[in-house]
Amino acid sequence: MSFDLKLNPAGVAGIDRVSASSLTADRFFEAYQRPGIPVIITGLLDEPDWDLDFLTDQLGEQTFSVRCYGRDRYSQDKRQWTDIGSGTKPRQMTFTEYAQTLRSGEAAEKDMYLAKCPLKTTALGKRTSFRALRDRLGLRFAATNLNLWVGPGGHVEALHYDPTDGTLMQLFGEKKLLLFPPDQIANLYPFPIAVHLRHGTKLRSWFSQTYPNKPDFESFPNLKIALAHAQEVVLKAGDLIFLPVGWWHEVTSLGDGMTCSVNQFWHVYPWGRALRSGNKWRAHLGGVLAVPQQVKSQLGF
Ligand SMILES: O=C(O)CCC(=O)C(=O)O
Repeated sequence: MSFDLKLNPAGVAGIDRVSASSLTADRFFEAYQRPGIPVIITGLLDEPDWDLDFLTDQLGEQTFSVRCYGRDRYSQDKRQWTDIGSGTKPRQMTFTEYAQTLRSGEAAEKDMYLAKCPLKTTALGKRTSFRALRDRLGLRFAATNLNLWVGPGGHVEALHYDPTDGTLMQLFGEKKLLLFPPDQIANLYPFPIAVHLRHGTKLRSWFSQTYPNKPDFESFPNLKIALAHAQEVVLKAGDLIFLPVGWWHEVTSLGDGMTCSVNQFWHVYPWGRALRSGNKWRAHLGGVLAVPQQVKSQLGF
């Protein structure tokens, strides 16, 4: 059953959309980074179209790890999942080979996603607009380098939160983000922390067991409460969204063509906000519980 999301009946204030030209680093810090409030910033990136020809030209013979989720993944009860996707056996392919699967429709058919691939070692990692962005927003404490996300329209990254702040930049096509504030954690039924003991980090306690667009209120009655706090935004090419720690997001690639984004994770600053984020510490505890299973699989058990 598909569910017609009546967004925001609780009257939660919407996500701000501000133009980069009217935003200083001080204003970004005071209004968004310090309190941990998401914001979409437009006109920050000065980039050409990152379309398939451009990407193939820049990345052609470089090899990437492509996740093959399979189309029936989202018709499964998530409680039956044994991994969240990064555990699906990835295929190593050159960008040119992957571009061919996007063009032929194979990527859409098999839900193949070039997800979270390091950009640093590619020609695109050196683009000055990413450095400019860092300076313009005053972001200082990078937790990771830049990551590339390329995929077919229709792909969905399942509802989850991250234990860091994040910036997601849209370079080509459009993505829809369904957002829930951190305090909705219990109403979104994350996988229990104990899943890490059995599955390492293949299954993650910072992912939700629910489908907001296909809710099973019998199994997850409080999802109704979370849905009253949902916010939906669309990221267009050139937009960036700041996603503070603990904010839940489900990311859908829109349209029939390919989408391309670059994200980066940031240590939560100011540190006091990091200390107060229960979602963050819950995810770190999950990471610790995953260690024995990770060691076992490294040793080949
Ligand atoms: O773009 C996507 O598909 C997912 C990105 C994401 O989850 C993030 O930036 O935290």
